[in-house]
Amino acid sequence: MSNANKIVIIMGSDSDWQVMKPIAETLKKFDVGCSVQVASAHRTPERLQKIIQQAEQDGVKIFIAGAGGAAHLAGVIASHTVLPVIAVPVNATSMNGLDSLLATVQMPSGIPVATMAINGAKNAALFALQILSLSDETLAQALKKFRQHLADEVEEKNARLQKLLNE
Ligand code: RP5
Repeated sequence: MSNANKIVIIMGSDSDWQVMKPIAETLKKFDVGCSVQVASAHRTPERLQKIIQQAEQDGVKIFIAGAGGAAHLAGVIASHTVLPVIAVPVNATSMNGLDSLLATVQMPSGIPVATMAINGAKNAALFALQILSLSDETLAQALKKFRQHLADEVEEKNARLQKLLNE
């Protein structure tokens, strides 16, 4: 199976897409595809279960879930599968994402969800790539190159600052 279909992004609503879009963009930079679905843990529980079952049959390796408010989406996905579930708590209400963060991160013992920061979509993608890289050396090398790029950026920022301070 190619990397094309190993990740499924599930969002509670299409209104989560603006926050979740960087996941698809980041995966694309590493030549990893994904499918994206809207399904709600509360409003469409049967549809959610069907998506999970189908994904497992299709050989998907990782779920990434994003939802706001009483965000039980990632936890419910995790209750239906032993595949890794990565969660992005979405800032969607007057509680600025704290509601979704707590609803997502406070999973009961035995059913883990890897919870990212509020709106932390890019890290969700990178963490998924790190999981896939366990069995993909090319991907592992690409991630190392990306880390080097981050380090280079910090060096450049520091060099710019030093130059400014010495002017
Ligand atoms: C959550 O409620 C969704 O994940 C979204 O973050 C929020 C608002 O949903 P809509 O009212 O825009 O469908 O379930």
